[in-house]
Amino acid sequence: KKTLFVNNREIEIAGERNLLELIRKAGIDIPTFCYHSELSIYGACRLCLVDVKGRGIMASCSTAPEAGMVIFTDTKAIRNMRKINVELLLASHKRECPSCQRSANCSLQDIARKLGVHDVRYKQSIKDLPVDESSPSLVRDPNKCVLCGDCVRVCSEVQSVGALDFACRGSNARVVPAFDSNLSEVECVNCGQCAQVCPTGAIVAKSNIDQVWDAIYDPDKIVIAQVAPAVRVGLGEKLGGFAMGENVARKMVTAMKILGFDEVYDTCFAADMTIFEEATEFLDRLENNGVLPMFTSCCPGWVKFAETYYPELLPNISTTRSPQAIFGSIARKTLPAKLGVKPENLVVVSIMPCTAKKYEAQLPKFSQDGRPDVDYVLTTNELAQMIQSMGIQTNELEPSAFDMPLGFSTGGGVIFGATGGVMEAALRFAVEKVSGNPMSPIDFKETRGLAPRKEATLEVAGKKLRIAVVHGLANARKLVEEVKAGKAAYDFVEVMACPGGCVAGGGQPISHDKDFRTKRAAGLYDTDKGRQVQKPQDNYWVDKCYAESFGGRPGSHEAHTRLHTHYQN
Ligand code: HC1
Ligand code: SF4
Repeated sequence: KKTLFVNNREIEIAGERNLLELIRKAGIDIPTFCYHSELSIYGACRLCLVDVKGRGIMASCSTAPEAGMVIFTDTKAIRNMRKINVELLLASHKRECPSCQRSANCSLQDIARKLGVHDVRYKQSIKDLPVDESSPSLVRDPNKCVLCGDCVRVCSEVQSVGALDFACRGSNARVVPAFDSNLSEVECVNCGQCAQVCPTGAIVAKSNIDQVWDAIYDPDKIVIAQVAPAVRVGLGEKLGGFAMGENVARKMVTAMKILGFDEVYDTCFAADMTIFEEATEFLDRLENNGVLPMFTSCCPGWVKFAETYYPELLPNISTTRSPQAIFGSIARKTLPAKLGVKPENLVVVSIMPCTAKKYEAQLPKFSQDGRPDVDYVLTTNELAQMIQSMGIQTNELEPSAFDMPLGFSTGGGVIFGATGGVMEAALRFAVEKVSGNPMSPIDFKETRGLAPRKEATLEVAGKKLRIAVVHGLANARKLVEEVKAGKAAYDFVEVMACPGGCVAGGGQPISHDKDFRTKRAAGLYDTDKGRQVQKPQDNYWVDKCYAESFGGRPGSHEAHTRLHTHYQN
């Protein structure tokens, strides 16, 4: 058994890749800005310093554990260096903490407090660089950047986009979009994974809270909301008083009514409807020699990625709109009459785990006569902020149900929020349609979990269906390259831009729990199991919605006009 010593305690080495991981395992939470177990090691922030006997002071993140090492995580010299590093960062940091979106959730604030940095011995020198608000999804404030490079690495390594990079050197070093342009002018797909790893407020989701409050306080407006699947298993973490991954939907509905939303509906209803369209489209492609593989289309980060890098693939992407967009379309068409409100006074708000949904909602193709189908998109974090601003103790509220009929969904619609969920829901629909028999069991375990690529070949009515699920755009790029080179062949592929799917979207609470994706997904799969109706095709209210408003069946002319889309390069 190999061991080393941390602060005079003997600790076993059990495959840890670096001293930092091993020291954390030993119960010492060494501060760092630039270390993320899922990203490459950068070693720039110089906070994770340790003293290795006989070797001197070094960064623990970039030092491999060796048997017999004698390590001290806290000496007088290290303590001084850490403090100096943090004070230097604070001296050049735009310190508007109380009004910063990341206040109380900021690593710089946190580390300064823990180290006891009470005064900054260096002169405040802020460059006052312009704040970039060009993106519909994100706001970038370089004056709060600590140059850890986490955003640069997540964007290039996990997403294979590379929209951000370092520019200049020394005291002029900055993180910028390519050619120092604005975020909206580069390849950024709005996924918000950069905001998730940013330790400070240098990249945050763009807030639409004020517009939503204005609509709520406007007596002429009826404000309705749709809530995405993944929100219900993330929101509780931010609000407190709930277990990680707990589905808080029913208390959330009560809280949203207190906030002033007139009706609260479920995006999962539209997810069921998406399956009607998308699975029908897939079966049509399969039977009539259509373009295959077909890729899912509900993730706007992935769609923009494909439009940017693989325009030749656009015919392969399902033309079915995302559940958010389908919901917007249904809302505009059916709710004014149902709620007795003038169309112009109906305000449609989405609550999404995702920053790219803000981008999707403002695309002209999802509007009619200049009015977007979805007026405003709030992230899970923004909803939590609204709830907290009113002092609502959500965990103490009585539960209530989503409003009907757009609040009814099957388990298939709920699992959309986890990687593989869209595929599983589509298979529940398609397999039954092709085989003509009720299916059992209805779970497709092959599509679940966090493997970078999940694949399976299914035998359905003598036909072989080859399916694949990827999440994280670097994994998507790899799959697409293999398909293009003829090295992999599939009929149907699900892509979600964020690793883990929407449960880990750019608008979800930031979590430092290493299993947060699994725990949130488990909340969705448990909900699915508990539902009486699990197959999207059994959603009676969706049938009714088709009959009343969308030409009676999936794939109808009316459905094509209002529930499908087109892509551009
Ligand atoms: Fe998602 Fe979807 S699952 S894209 O992750 O298809 O955002 O939750 O709402 O639209 O339903 C996000 C989640 C969401 C859509 C659905
Ligand atoms: Fe990169 Fe996504 Fe951030 Fe855009 S939103 S800069 S694509 S990580």
